[in-house]
Amino acid sequence: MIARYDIIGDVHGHADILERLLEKLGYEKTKKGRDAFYRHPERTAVFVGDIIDRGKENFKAMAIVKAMVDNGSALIIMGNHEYNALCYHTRDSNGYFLRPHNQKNFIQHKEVLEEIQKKGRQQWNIYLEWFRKMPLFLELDGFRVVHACWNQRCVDFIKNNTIRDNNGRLTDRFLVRSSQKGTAEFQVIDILLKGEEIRLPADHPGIYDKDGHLRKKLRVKWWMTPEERAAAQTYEQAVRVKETASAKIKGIHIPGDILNDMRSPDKMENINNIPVFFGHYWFSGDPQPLTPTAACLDYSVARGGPLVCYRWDGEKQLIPANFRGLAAHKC
Ligand SMILES: [Mn+2]
Repeated sequence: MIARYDIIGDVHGHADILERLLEKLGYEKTKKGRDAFYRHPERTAVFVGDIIDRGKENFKAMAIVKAMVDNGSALIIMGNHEYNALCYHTRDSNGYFLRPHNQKNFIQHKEVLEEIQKKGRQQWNIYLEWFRKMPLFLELDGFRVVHACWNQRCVDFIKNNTIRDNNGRLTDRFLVRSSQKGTAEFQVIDILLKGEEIRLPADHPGIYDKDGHLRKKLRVKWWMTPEERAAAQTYEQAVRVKETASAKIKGIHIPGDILNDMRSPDKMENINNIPVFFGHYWFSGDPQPLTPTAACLDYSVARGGPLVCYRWDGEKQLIPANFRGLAAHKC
């Protein structure tokens, strides 16, 4: 019998919506000793990462998900926000934080930092240790999960290198190297947790993102079929930008060197026939598969969108009717 799973998108500190979604999906709070955790009699939840930041109930969201993972009713992979938190709170051998405490990074992590003040560092340190043990991707029987982008070369790097100690924690060496631009470790984290990006042409003024930061690199729709990837000539065809920015890339051709890199064999080979689920991309509108085997589950709960889940029962081609969502403001 095929195991059945509910893959759940970025939670971003919205514990209340998460609890209501779990209840809607038929998860029940079960008491075990002093712990209470959600479980489903027939299904396992899979979280695509980004449990924290932006929302106001980060500790509650972590408590709910960690209790499920610890008790075997859920699996989780690391999102870029868990990775960033690890680096924000870890120092290198010279005493510098791996993620600088600048204004941009502070603001991105502000809600969690405020909760740490209230709830205490001891509990936070337990969560940081938990983050450090999270897998960077999952390959289960019949589907794959990654926070942002499946890239086989990056997955193979992780499989072929010792990046964890005997307790399953990411090593200091991996964390330090992954925060240094130019290392293989940096690239692996950058692609798997933050996604494939391409530069705008040198003379383009750039595009402001949802947080008001000027971006010169844009997120590639990495789930394109090999045919679509080979045929893409313009930015509109190859990247995702918010709707209000689409006029700023209209008709602009991708320079040849970037096209060549975009069509390198390791990127052309990423699409195969095994379903892949991810979060990260701030979609809006009705949840639906992006291709017959790719689905994003991040529909912007942190911006008033629904928390989205895909109920997977073993199908090889994703089914639009299997998405479930819980809108922020409905009871
Ligand atoms: Mn996210």
